[in-house]
Amino acid sequence: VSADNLPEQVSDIFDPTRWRVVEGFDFQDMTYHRQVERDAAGNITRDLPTVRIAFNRPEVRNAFRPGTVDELYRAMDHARMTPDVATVLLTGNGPSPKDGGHSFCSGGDQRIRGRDGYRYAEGETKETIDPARAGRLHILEVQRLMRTMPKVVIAVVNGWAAGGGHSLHVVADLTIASRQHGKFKQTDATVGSFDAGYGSALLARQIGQKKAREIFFLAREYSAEDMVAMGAVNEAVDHAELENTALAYAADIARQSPQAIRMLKFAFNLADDGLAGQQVFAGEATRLAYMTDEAVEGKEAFLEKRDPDWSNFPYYF
Ligand code: S0N
Repeated sequence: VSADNLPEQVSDIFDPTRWRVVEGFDFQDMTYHRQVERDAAGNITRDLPTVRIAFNRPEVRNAFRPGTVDELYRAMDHARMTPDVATVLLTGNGPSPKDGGHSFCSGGDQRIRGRDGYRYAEGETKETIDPARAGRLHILEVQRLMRTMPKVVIAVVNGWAAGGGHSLHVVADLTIASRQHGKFKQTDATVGSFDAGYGSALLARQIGQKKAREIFFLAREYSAEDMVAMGAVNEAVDHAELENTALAYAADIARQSPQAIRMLKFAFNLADDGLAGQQVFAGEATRLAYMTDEAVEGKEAFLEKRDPDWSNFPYYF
């Protein structure tokens, strides 16, 4: 395979022969790749149904600043709207060129957090900052998108999952972690920047109240295997096997009915997400109802300015 045809190597476990860069994005802090099949010469023969979205700030343990979150949202939303994508792998690039440290994501970039609640980009001041954008904790919008998108999101934890990075793994549908480098630590309370939404409450639903409170209140470090034992991680695998395992999960998902996967995802979320969860599930039910003769009769009767005729549609099956 010619190196000319391949994307840049972005991580120690990234196999460039399996991916292409998704065109149309000029990202600084994220990378976005689509899984592909190639011939022996390295030419792409077809797209496969998985995308890889990765934090690309390994020198700060893949912490996110506002621009990172904007890019993450755009990539995630693009994946949501791409009809032949079944699975999103969310991961971190690296290791760090500075010290070789591995990271999935270490949450909000603490260097740019202002006391006024704004997040300052380099060189920005209170006078120049756009208050409409700077004060938003818009990582929460990413969490909601991951939660409500009709695709499976897999957190591929290749290193530190800390703070808001830990919360992203909690919100993901599945988590696979590196046995050697996957490390989990909920530092929110340590730095006074806490996720009192999904990051904590959903974790408690997943592993129970006592363990979730321990993780947040004590801010201790846990291994991938500790997390598997608690039920917060699906599988711990050898670091070198992490991408292979994630793609094997994605291949299994792609063998299932897309309709069934999205209805199941929305059903799993429904009770915990309250009326918002019901709305997402119900939207899909309404879309399915549109495909029935009964719904078509209602619409056609309106357009033909007559009463609908429900006589062919029973009240009881
Ligand atoms: C991840 C940890 C445990 C790794 O420890 P390790 O391996 O000893 O590495 P370090 O030497 O600590 O780090 C290497 C370099 O990376 C920098 N760095 C690491 N994490 C961050 C970070 N989050 N922000 C900025 N820089 C970071 C280090 O400073 C070091 O740099 P150098 O080499 O120059 O010294 C450990 O690093 C750790 O505990 N990190 C902090 C984790 C943390 O507390 N995160 C924030 C927690 N809260 C949230 O994420 C909530 C959401 C949030 O904050 C937010 C959301 C949206 C928008 C903004 C915000 C916001 O409030 O900012």
